[in-house]
Formats: sequence, structure tokens, C-alpha cells
Amino acid sequence: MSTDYSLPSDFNETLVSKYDEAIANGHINFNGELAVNEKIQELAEGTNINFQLTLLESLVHRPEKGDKELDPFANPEPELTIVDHLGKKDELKLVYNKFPVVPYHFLLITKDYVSQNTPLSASELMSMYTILKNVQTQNDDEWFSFYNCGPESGASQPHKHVQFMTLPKGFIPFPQLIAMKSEPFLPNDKTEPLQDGALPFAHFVARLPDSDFDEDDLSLFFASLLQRTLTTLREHDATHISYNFIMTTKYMLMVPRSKASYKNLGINSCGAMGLILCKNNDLLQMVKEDSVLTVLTDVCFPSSAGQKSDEYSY
Ligand code: B4P
Repeated sequence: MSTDYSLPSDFNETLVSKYDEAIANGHINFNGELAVNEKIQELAEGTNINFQLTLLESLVHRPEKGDKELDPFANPEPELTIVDHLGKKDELKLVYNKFPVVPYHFLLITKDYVSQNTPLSASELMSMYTILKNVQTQNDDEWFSFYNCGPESGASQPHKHVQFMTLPKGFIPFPQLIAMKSEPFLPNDKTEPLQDGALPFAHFVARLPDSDFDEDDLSLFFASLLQRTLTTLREHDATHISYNFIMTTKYMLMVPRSKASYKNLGINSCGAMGLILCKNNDLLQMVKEDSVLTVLTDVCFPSSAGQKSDEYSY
């Protein structure tokens, strides 16, 4: 039994073989076969922004919005459990998403019930980073992790969970482009997280250092982005704390959220980084007519690019 961040040495092999077995035995309901993906670009202030629109009309076998009593993560099925012991206090485990749209999609969950409205702990952040480092060595897939935090973030399950998924092949999301152009982030009073002034909605990016770092460093990076998010929420009189958080081995992105959906289109962390899932053709046509930038501007807050933190900021 491990009570730290190390994963079993056969983690990558198990991730694939146990998933294939769970699919074959019907324990995982894969929904992605009929997904139709379209990569598009939209122009924002002279800059092309990458998005992917996914039409998936066959999203079936889905649970209703979860609650504490009907908690799918209270007793995860053994067939869906990948790693039973993880985290500084052995408080975490890894399970497959039972309803994936992208193969091998899995989740980090707390063993005991913890609210999805809480910030990520040092142990959760370090576990995420360790997992990303491990899966990133697998073929040429680009993995990312995401956390839908708060009532307007697009989350439907209230039991704390972080998700891990691969990016569409060849898709470079806007935070990666922002991070690639920058030096590693130094969390201090003088350094602001990155925001591309071309994008109309608030988004805070921190490029991670290339050298090794520990859980305290990760917590500092996360806290810096959260401070900017809290300041944005307060400036706009938000009555809740909701944000999307994305982490890869290279960068972190945090996007404060004003509401969970645009018209009938739910937007979660995938949406906030530009991967828009439409569950019927009407929604797809609406996004095409209105534009993804309009959708994200509506469900987020105005950009604060160029604005420096002051004594009133968190
Ligand atoms: P949440 O954080 O609560 O919310 P979500 O990712 O937005 O998923 P949601 O359930 O709201 O579904 P949505 O229509 O947005 O995540 C809960 C997670 O737990 C989900 O992944 C869910 O499938 C999973 N889950 C529920 N019951 C479970 C159980 N018994 N055992 C294990 N896992 C369980 O999206 C539908 C699906 O598509 C979700 O899997 C979502 O993550 C994924 N998705 C959303 N946007 C996507 C995109 N752009 N590309 C690819 N996949 C996308």
C-alpha cells in the first residue's frame, strides 16, 4: 500500500488493460463512437483562437445530476477502480469515468465525501502532477486534468473529483499557446499570471517550471491563480465561488465562472479551454451562429488583462 504520490510501476499498462476489460464486460459505457468533431478557429482582436466543436447526439446511460445521497463515488465499482491508495494520507483513489466520450478518461476522487466546492489541496495537486507525468510518457497522447469547482462551473457531481483526459490529436488549446510564449511563473506580489488581451473573458495562466518542484510550489501556483479568480468574482459581486481549473505538466489555467450554461448549453472545464460538447444539432448550430467566444464571454467574466493587483486584491 502506498501512502504517498508514487503510482504502481505497471500503472500505464493497467490503465489501458483494465479499461479494455471494463468496456468488454459492459462496466464502462463508452459514448464517443458517434461523436462528430470539428476543429475551428475564431478571430479575436486579430488572433486566431482554436476550438473544437463535438456533436454527440447519442449521449445515453447518463445519471441524473448527482447528490450526496446518490453519490457514485461513495463506493466505486471494483471493475472501475484503477488505484486504491494515493495521496499524502492515502485519502485518494483513481477510478474510470463510467460514461466517457474520450477513451481512458479517468477520475481522481476523495475516498471520504469532500465537497466539490473546496479548493484543491497540496496532496491533490501533487497527485495530479504525478499522474500527468506518468501518463504523459504513454505514446503521443497529450493529457490534461481538470476540476470543475463550484455551483456555476458545470459540475454535476458534488463529491470531490478531478478528471483526466487526452486532448484531440493536433489540438493546441489557447492556454498552451499563452504558456509557450512565456517564462515560468514566479508566484510573488509583482508577477501577474498571464492573460491574452485578445480574449474577451478572464483567464489566468501560469507556466510551470521545467525543473522539479514539490507540493508547496504547486500550492503556491494554484493559490496565485485562485487569488485572481476571487478578486474577479468579488469585483463582479458574484454570490458563489465557481471556476474551472486545468493542469498539464506544462501549465495551469483558471477561469472564473459567472454561470454554468449558455442558453441550454452546459460548459465545464473542457469548454472553458475550447472543447465544446453539444448534445444535439440545434445546440451545435446555435454555437456556430453565436460563436464560441460569445458563449465563453457569457458564462465567464470580462478579461482583466493589464490590470495589476493592488491592496484591495486578494
Ligand atoms: P462533473 O465534474 O460533475 O461534470 P462533467 O465533467 O461536466 O460531466 P457531467 O456528468 O456533468 O456530464 P456532461 O454532460 O457535462 O463530472 C462528473 C464525472 O463523473 C463525469 O465524467 C461523469 O461521467 C462521471 N460519472 C458519473 N457517474 C459515474 C459513476 N457511477 N462512476 C464513474 N464515473 C461517473 O458530459 C458528459 C461526459 O462527457 C462526461 O464524462 C464529461 O466529463 C465528458 N465531457 C464533457 N465535455 C467534454 C468534451 N468537450 N470532450 C470530451 N468529453 C467531454
